[in-house]
Amino acid sequence: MTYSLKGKKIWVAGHTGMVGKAVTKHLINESCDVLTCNRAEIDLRRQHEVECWINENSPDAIIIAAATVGGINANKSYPAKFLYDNLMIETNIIHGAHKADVTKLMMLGSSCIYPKYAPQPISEYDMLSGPLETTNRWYAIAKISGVMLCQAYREEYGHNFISAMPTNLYGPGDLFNTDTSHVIPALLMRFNEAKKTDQKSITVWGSGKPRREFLHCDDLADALIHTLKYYSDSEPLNIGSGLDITIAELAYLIADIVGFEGEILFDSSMPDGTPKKLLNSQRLSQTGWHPKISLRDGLLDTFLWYQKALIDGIVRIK
Ligand code: GFB
Repeated sequence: MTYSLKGKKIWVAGHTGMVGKAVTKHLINESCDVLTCNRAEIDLRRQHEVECWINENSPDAIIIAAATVGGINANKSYPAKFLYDNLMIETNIIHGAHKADVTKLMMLGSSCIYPKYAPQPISEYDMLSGPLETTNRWYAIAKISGVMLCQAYREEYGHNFISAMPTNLYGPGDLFNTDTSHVIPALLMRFNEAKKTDQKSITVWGSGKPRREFLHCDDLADALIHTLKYYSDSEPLNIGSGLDITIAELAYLIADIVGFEGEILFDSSMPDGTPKKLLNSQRLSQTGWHPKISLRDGLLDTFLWYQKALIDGIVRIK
């Protein structure tokens, strides 16, 4: 059954992050009332603050885009932060939504909830079928808990709480930091800097062999709104582009987009993480949604955004 967004109050929790920003922008076309709250207003890790905010604002539906996120190095370096923050954010919002009888809630997870050696492409039914990748198991456990919270509240109280599992994301508004961000913003920064300073070579982390599937945040936002309207099952729903490439291929593509002509080296002392992560998004495509943005177009869009953000002082080289 379709969940109509028309005239509804939709709270986008985490509207200042890359995903939340894109979802908020795409909701403009849905004749609904978008609710947001700033970090200064409430700390989503505090149950009382979250429940008071939900009571005062009475959202009909909630999209949980708020999360502590980062790339392979951030996940490895801050296990407590990734586990604690994400568990608290999800638990507080999901329990608050239950108490306030919110009519639909969508929790966003990540493809890292699936086992390190899951059969490819990875199906939703592979969750908890094998050991996790060690670099991001803290984040993965928090997100698995979020999926199960949605399932538990459905089962015990009959709530329409669902979860969506996006693949590796990128796009305008991403976190740009060479140490803690995901591979795409990290490489766009480093290749851009190498080109500007005329470096002869650049080093990419790991062997270059891992395969990753990437999805632009505008495609994701479109898919999430579609999912909120048309999906109501207890299983998580995978959201991917259907194409994966090696990190080495990604590095050469980024070099081409940025215009870096030097040598690309690989530092095998840095972790590779999961060897291959490609989602099976067949269940999503059966509902009628398909990605529109190619990786090259999406990378170019992100690079142009980054260059402007540097000029505007929104991001800094670090
Ligand atoms: O994007 P990334 O950090 O995410 O790394 P994961 C992807 C691959 O790119 C890894 C390689 O094999 C990295 O070793 N890589 C090469 C780099 N150069 C760089 C670089 O300069 N920076 C980064 N970050 N990587 C994340 C999880 O894992 O995936 C998160 O840690 C989340 O929890 C996300 O689930 C979707 O795919 O390895």
